[in-house]
Amino acid sequence: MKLNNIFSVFFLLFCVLVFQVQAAEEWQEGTRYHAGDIVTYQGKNYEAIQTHTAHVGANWTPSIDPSLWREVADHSPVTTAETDDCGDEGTVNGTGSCTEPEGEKLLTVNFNHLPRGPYQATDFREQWGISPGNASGLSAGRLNIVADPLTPENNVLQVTYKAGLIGGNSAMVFNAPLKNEHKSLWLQYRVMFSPDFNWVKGGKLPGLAGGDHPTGCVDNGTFDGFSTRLMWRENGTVYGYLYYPDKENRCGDYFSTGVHFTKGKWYTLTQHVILNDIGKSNGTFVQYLDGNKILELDNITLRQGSDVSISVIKMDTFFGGSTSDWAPETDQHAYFDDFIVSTSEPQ
Ligand SMILES: [Ca+2]
Repeated sequence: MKLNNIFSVFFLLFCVLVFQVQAAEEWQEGTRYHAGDIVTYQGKNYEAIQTHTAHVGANWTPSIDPSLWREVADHSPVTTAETDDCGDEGTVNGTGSCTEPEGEKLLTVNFNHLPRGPYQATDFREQWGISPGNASGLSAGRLNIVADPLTPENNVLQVTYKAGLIGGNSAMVFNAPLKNEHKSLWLQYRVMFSPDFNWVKGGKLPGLAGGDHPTGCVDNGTFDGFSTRLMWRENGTVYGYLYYPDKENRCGDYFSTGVHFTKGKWYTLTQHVILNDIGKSNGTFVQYLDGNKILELDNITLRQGSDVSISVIKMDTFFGGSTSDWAPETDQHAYFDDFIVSTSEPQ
C-alpha cells in the first residue's frame, strides 16, 4: 500500500472517531449531571440514570458505575430498562415506532453518591423537587446521609426521631411532588429500624397521596383525595393507614396486615394505588412487604373529583399519634433507601 493511501485510511478513521466523540459531550470529572443527560466515554454513549456530581477523584466513570450511568446505543432517551424497545407484546404503532413506554420511572433516589453527613439542601432539592424550606427535618439536622449499618459501602438516609416528641416536627415530613397526572402508580422503598429501636405505640411511614393529601383529623366532606401511608404500631406490627373520602374514622382508617417488622432488618415496602373512576367505587390499594402481598383493598373510593390524581409521595415518618405517650424517651433512628415511583411494578 502506498504511503498516501495509508494516510487516507488513517485520516478516514480519524474523521469517524472525531464524529463519534463530537456526537455528545464527553464525560468530565467535576461536572453536575442530570438524569437523562447523554455523554460519551471511551467511545460509547451513556445516559445518566440519576442526577449527581461527578466529584473529582471519585472515579464515578460511566463505564464502571451502573447505578449512575447506563450505556445507550444512540441519543434516544431511555425511560426504564424494561421499556428499551416495544417489548414482546408488540405495541408498535402504524408508523413502526413504539406508541408509548409501558413503564416510566418518575423518581429514583438511592443516596449513593451524596456526601455522608447532613443531607445537603442542594441535594435534597434536586432529588425531591421541593425547597428544603417546605420540609420538616432537614434544617433541624434530623436527616443525614450515612453508611448502611449492614452494608457499609452503601449510602442510606438516616432519620432521627427526637426524644419526647411526636408528629411533624419530631422527625421527617414533606410532600415530594410527582410529575404529570397519574391514576395508577407504584411506590417502593426500603426501611430498616435500628437494632435498639423502641416502637412505643406507633408511628408513620411514607405513602402516596393526592388531592388535598388528607392527614390528621378531618371530617369527610371537607376534603377530596387520599393518602396511603403505613404505620408501625406496638411491637412493630404493620398497618395500612389510609384517608379517603368515605373513610370510617375522622383521624384515618387502620388496616391490619398480619405482619410485623423486626428491628435491625431491611424491608422492601411496595404499594400500588389505582384511583377509582369518577362516580364509581373501583379504586384499589395493594401493599407488599418483601414482595409478599400483605394488604389489598378493592372497590374503594380514593377521589370524588376528576382533578384528583396521584400527585405526591407523603414522605412522612414520625412517632404519633396525637398524645405524648406515643413519644420515645430517647432519640430513635430508622434508615431509608432506594425510593422508586413508577408506572409499572418496580423490579
Ligand atoms: Ca443507597
